[in-house]
Amino acid sequence: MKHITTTLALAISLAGTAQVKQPVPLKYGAQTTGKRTDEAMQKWRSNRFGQFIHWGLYAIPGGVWNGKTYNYAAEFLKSSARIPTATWDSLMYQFDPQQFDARAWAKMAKQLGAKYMTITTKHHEGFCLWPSQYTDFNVGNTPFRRDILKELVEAYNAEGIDVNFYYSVLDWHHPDWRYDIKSPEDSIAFRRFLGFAGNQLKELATNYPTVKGFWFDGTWDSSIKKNGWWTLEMEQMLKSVRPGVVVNSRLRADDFGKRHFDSNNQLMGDYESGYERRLPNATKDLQVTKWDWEACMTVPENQWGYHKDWTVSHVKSPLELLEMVVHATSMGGNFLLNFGPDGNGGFRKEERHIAGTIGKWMEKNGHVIWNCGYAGWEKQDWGYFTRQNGSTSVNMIVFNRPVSGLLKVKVTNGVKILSARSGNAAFKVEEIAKNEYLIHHTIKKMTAPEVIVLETDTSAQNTDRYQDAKT
Ligand code: FHN
Repeated sequence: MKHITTTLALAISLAGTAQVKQPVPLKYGAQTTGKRTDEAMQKWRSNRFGQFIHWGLYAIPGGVWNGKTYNYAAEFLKSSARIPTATWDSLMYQFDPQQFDARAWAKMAKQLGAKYMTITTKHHEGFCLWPSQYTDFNVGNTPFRRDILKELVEAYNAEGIDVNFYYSVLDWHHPDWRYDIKSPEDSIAFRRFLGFAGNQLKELATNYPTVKGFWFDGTWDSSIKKNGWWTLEMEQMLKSVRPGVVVNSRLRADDFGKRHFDSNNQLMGDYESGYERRLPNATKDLQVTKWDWEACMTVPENQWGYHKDWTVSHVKSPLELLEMVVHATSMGGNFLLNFGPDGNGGFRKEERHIAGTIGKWMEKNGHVIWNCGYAGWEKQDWGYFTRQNGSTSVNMIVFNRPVSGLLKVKVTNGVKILSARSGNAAFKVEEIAKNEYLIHHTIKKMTAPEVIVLETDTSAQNTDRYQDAKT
């Protein structure tokens, strides 16, 4: 990671000689370039697979209001059913999730193979899962009273799982929230709002000292884009209260309201978090592995919070989701899979099934996900490559076995494949062209994605055995 001033100085010194685009001077843009290399960031990166949890008052109606089902995302019910704020807010007096058991949630996450969990401390509705001293609209004033955040942090940490805090800046409850700043009054109110949000963020960072990251959302409105200074100030404040903490790109806006990437196209925050309900395109979006990133994913098409009716859209199967976990790792990114507990604190059967099925595979094969990333080899149609940090062996994760059973592998110059194994089974490795091999996959039937580990020699000399085509 370099300080941005070095890059600016270099660009300025080159500006006279070549057609180098002059960087735009920015006060609130990216503060550094390149990936963070410190221990906390390496841990964040090595976690690879996380559990996202959306939980708030919206879990009580679960997408249904006055007998009518609203198919739009359940956490948006207040807006899709046009429910007045006072009516919505009174849901807090029904918030009493007797089935909530933080230790059971943490055990399920552990079973899933998640190494981190990101919880909605406050979603757009403004309700806080911790007893914040800056608003009464919090769990402490519900019949339940307990500090949900504290219980979750303790339980997940006890299972060895890192906890990150999702925080929506957009707040439908707070009277000073503004979508845009159109008058001096808006400006004054919004300043008060930013003070409130800043206080809450400091409260979270201070009161829950093991928090590993802050995951911002609800930052796309003009009001925030016009206050890029605040986004930088928050990033700096969190990092000074809690050194090492990892902050997503969604928080940030620069001097010109540019988000995620600043006006000089530099990533703001520690990792790009714009990949929502999709994986990035390896070449177009990522320029392979230039920056850290995370994709977040729903199980149905677009439900984050608990919705009673999942029949209206495709519900992804454990295998589809597992393929995304592997694909994300193969492109050097993290994958955050969402769960939406119900109003009583329980998980629906589909989510439990996903945790069990993916977890079973992860128990055996998690070593090709955790602490792994982009292997540097060209992707093939049968599946994905991953490589453990610093290792000379490469993992093949086979999802689509060709009818021939022959799996093509193209290596980079100077690399030779020595062996291919899956557990105790060894497969024939056939060199077929310059930097090209076939792995003879002889297992007749595949019932789950299969892992084949390739041992390589990275100091191999190229021979002149193969001739390039002259065309
Ligand atoms: O509107 C939210 C949505 O409810 C959910 O929290 C997702 C998670 O990435 N973020 C927002 C949309 O970008």
